[in-house]
Amino acid sequence: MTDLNTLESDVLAQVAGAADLQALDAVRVAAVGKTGSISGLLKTLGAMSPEERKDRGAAINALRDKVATAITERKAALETAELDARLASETLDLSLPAPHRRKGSVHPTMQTMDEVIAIFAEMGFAVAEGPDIEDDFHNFTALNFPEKHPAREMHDTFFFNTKETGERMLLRTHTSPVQVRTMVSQKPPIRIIAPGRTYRVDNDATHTPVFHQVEGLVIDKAIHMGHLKWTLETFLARFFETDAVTTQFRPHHFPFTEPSAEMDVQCDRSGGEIKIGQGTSWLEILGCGMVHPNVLRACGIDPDEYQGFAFGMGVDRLGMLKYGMPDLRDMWSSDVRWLSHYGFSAFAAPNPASGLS
Ligand code: 2NM
Repeated sequence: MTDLNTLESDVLAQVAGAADLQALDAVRVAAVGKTGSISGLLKTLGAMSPEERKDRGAAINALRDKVATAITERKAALETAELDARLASETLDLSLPAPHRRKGSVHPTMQTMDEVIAIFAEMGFAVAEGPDIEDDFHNFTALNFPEKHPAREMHDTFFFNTKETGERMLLRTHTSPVQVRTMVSQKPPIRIIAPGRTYRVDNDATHTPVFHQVEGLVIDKAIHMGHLKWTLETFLARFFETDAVTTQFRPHHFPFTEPSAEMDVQCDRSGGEIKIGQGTSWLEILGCGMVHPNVLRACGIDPDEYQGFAFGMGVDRLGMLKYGMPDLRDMWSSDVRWLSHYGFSAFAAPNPASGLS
């Protein structure tokens, strides 16, 4: 009768000694394959008496399980080692010129972002940044969103799994948490813009789940709607590169501003494409308002001493309007023909002196 202990130590030694996946598979076939040594033992059970089979069978099955586990573990270790070796040997030199010498270009959204930043930088705004992964306080509570506000619900916000502490992080649905962080950490006067990626559960011809915003915030003593109006009209005239920008405020609601408004620019839609600075139509371009006293208070600013205005705009949408792109989804298609048609030179960073685009 085969000594199970000897067989076990033999097979386990072979498993441990298998230098690669091929060798390990040979060990597997020799032990637990159809005609393997352990499989052979299992076949002898039929000829045994019931008592003998009980003990011997349990021992052989235990041996088979032990060997199977050892093989699985060794396989995982060999696969990891193989992958590590591949990663170490297969390197790619990213500094080599691309095949066919196709030139890269700046994506229209990033070009638009750079233009917006250049205009506000010239007007004395600093650029502020914050994390894409936010908490409930900075994205909602500090911004005066009521506890049951619909935008808090699942269909608008990408939430992460709840942590052990009960806290639930989220992908920021706007860049306003950056303004909150700025107000909490800096004393007024404040004059910032917050450009960046934002995320909402939304996907159709005019919405993508990832989009880009530039929001702005000014906090000082005696700030009023007149400052807001001048700032945004000046911005729009420079962005659309025309002096003839006519705007209108439409009353609106945001939880974080009071009063709130949407700003429209006059445009002409008669010729198929949208022309700014002429015509009889209005185009919704951004949201804005005076920062709500509750928001100032939540950020440690006394609303009786300081006031402020804020605004927010969608960069992807602004780029579509300025550069005549009909479908937002093309922005993500990675189609090199589209990119070379709409793309911008990486060496022509927008600045107000030499022209924006
Ligand atoms: C908008 C429209 C109106 C806004 C408000 C604030 C803050 F933090 F000061 F309260 N940040 N951004 C704001 C106001 C954003 O986007 C359409």
